[in-house]
Amino acid sequence: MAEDTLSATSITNNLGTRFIGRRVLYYPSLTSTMEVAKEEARQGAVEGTVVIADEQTGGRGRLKRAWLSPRGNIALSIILYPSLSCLSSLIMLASLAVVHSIESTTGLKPQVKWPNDVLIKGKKVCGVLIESDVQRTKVSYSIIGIGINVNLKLADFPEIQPVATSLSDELRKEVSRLSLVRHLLVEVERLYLTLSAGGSLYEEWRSSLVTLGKKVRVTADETVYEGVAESVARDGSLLLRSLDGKLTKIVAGDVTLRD
Ligand code: BT5
Repeated sequence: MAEDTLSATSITNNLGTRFIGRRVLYYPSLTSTMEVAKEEARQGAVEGTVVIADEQTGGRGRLKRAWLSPRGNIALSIILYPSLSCLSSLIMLASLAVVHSIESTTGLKPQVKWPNDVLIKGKKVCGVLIESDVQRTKVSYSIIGIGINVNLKLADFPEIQPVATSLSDELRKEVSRLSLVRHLLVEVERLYLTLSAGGSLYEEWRSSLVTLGKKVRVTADETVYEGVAESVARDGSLLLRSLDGKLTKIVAGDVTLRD
């Protein structure tokens, strides 16, 4: 796909945003966009700076897990300086921006699995990683890392094939990464402006969650909880109803859906 070549100018050209993606640092290959973004943020990079790579050789997920991001995928990090009150909503913002941009670019209907996965037909198409530096009550920076399986043949990656999918595998044709990235950045800005103006993403995020009402097993800090995912709190925590009726609030963890 000729138009699918990523570059800083092809991404920023006529993007129409005020600050997200006005500055783009593009790399053919990087260890992880999170590392470069973090260094940039520490040096005071302008808000909305995007670090994007065609390929990551050491992409990572939460808890130092590996994130596969070969060529054909989208791997990017966005630098933000949010207020403390917006911090817990960034995961909602990132997941919704991915859902909206995949919908508008491909017509597919993704769902969100608490806390940070975007799924298509139950399989993971995107992972979100948010890393923030908070000093006392001030956020020094937040970095939103987004990895989307775009043009990836899952048959070539048996280690994740049972749990993952890609847009090209779903559609049986390649998808323009450039178009998807541009939609994504516009959407990130729109939702970030909503949050910064005191708006909430909670209702829409909650209704996009595939997790709610399901029997789940949640692993959090080496503790395993079982029960029904009853709801999510406004700060994004999961509210789990155990068999004994107890309601537990879980801030972060891994969910397995049980039929
Ligand atoms: C995540 O972690 O899902 C967050 C992934 C964030 C990746 C982006 S890419 C840009 C930026 N730069 C980085 O280095 N990272 C961010 P977690 O919930 O911990 O899920 C990790 C698990 O997902 C792994 O243990 C695998 O089981 C699975 N996995 C790995 N690569 C995958 C892929 N490409 N597609 C679907 N699942 C994958």
